[in-house]
Amino acid sequence: MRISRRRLLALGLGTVVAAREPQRLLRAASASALEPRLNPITLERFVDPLPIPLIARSVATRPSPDDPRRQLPFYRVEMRELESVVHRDVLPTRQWGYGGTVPGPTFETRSGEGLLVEWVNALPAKHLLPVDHTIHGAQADKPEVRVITHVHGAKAPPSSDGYPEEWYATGQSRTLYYPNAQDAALLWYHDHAMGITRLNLYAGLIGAFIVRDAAEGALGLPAGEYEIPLILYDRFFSRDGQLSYPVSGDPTAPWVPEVYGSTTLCNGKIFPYLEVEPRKYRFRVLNAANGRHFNLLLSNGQSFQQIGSDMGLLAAPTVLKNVMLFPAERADLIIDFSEHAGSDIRLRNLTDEILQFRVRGATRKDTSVVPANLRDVPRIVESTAVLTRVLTLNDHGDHAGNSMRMLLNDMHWDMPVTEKPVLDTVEIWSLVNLTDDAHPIHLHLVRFQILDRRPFDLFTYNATREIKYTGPAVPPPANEAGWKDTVRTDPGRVTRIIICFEGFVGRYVWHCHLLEHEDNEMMRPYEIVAAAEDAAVGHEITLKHDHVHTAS
Ligand SMILES: [Cu+2]
Repeated sequence: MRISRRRLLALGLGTVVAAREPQRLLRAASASALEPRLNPITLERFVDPLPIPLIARSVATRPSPDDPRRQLPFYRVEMRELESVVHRDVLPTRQWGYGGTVPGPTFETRSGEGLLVEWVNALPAKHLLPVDHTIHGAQADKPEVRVITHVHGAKAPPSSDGYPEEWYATGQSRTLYYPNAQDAALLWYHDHAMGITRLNLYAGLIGAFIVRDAAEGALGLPAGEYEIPLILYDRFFSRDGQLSYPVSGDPTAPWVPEVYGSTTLCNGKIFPYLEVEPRKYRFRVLNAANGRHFNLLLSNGQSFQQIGSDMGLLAAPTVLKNVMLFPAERADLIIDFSEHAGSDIRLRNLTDEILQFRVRGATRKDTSVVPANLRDVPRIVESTAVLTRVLTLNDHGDHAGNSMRMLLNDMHWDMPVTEKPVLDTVEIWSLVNLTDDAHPIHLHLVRFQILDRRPFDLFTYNATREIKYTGPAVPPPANEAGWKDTVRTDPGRVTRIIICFEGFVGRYVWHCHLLEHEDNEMMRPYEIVAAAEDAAVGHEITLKHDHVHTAS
């Protein structure tokens, strides 16, 4: 009988590593050496125009689940296999898209105007990419292709949030309800099926979801054709243009701990160009990659303004020369091309080219403005928190130091729910990163603020489980000081966030947004409860987290 990684961990690593050695070596060799891949350096740059995803159109109206006398727009979106051209000189790529494109159509809605979407699984029954059946929730007794859509950043009831275990198979659909009772922001929708989220997103199941409101509309920001979503992600391609997802070398357990593709796409194209006028533009940038973070800058060294982050506008614009986005994070950027008519400016990830702006003639006068004050972002006062939870980020490696599984608070997905905040209370979550990686941590349903990041001594922690700080707590920079739903937690640091659990009672999830981590159990349920019976409330406590690790 084959020993699964999970079992291997339970047995203790040292004893069985020798037996695994050949597989480990294979893993190190990696599939990339075996399979000829497309090298993006060979591609001619800036030959394809930047695609702008179409706006999703409702097909009917349906009664509101909250108030049957109200009619809400009803959308029907099919997930289908499709072929699309990612570059002029690359053969069409088989992908999975919402509504026939990758990225899918952009939802446009207004705060408080609810909508319903029937998400239809019209995908093939066999997965496009290698499924690892040793991963929790993706066992071989389940359909290989399973989907459940989550709108990232949405304040949705638990039954419509896309709980990972509420997946459904090919030929089925679910209608989910988004009340959109929340501030203007760039949200995004993507698949969230247990154990295969990384594969479903890599296949193409992503799209933008924009919430607008009157306050934002009154500001006079660049709009219409001057407001453009930029959805960034990276992939590997085979030489014949097909998606290539890295595998471990062990065909029975192909999961790999991280994916950094060789090729960056913007709105579904490699090295696209965008003709722009010499004026201000608003770019709604989303990192939809599985694992890569982007450090974005402009090739001419020009600075830009960041006016918003994950959950909408900042209090005030902040001027930057580069902006870092981890997976699932968003940046709302104003780039002013008015001084650059006739020039070509590239958007880069450090030195890697992503997108070329061709600054050409103006068609009309730029009347847009970027006000000095965008909105009030009142700081949540620390003393209002009823609870501080100390939650660890853990990495379990094999003998050779390869990451085999990351966990939250050293707990597996199917262990009892331990985080039960009370509705309408404020908590501080103190995220203690014991790993070598930065992890973007996302909580469903809620928005939060970053309090600070503070270095601590890992050796002391491992010996005594005491957090001994080695430096001062650093508050977030201006572009991280607004409303967030995903926070970068740096290695060897405690990252504190403050959260008001508003909206709904029920079960949600929180997880790392590196999708390979998320799928391999760096995800936990949490439950918002109506009363204080299940949660310690009214006094500040520090939860113990030195419980025994019980691998299943
Ligand atoms: Cu992670």
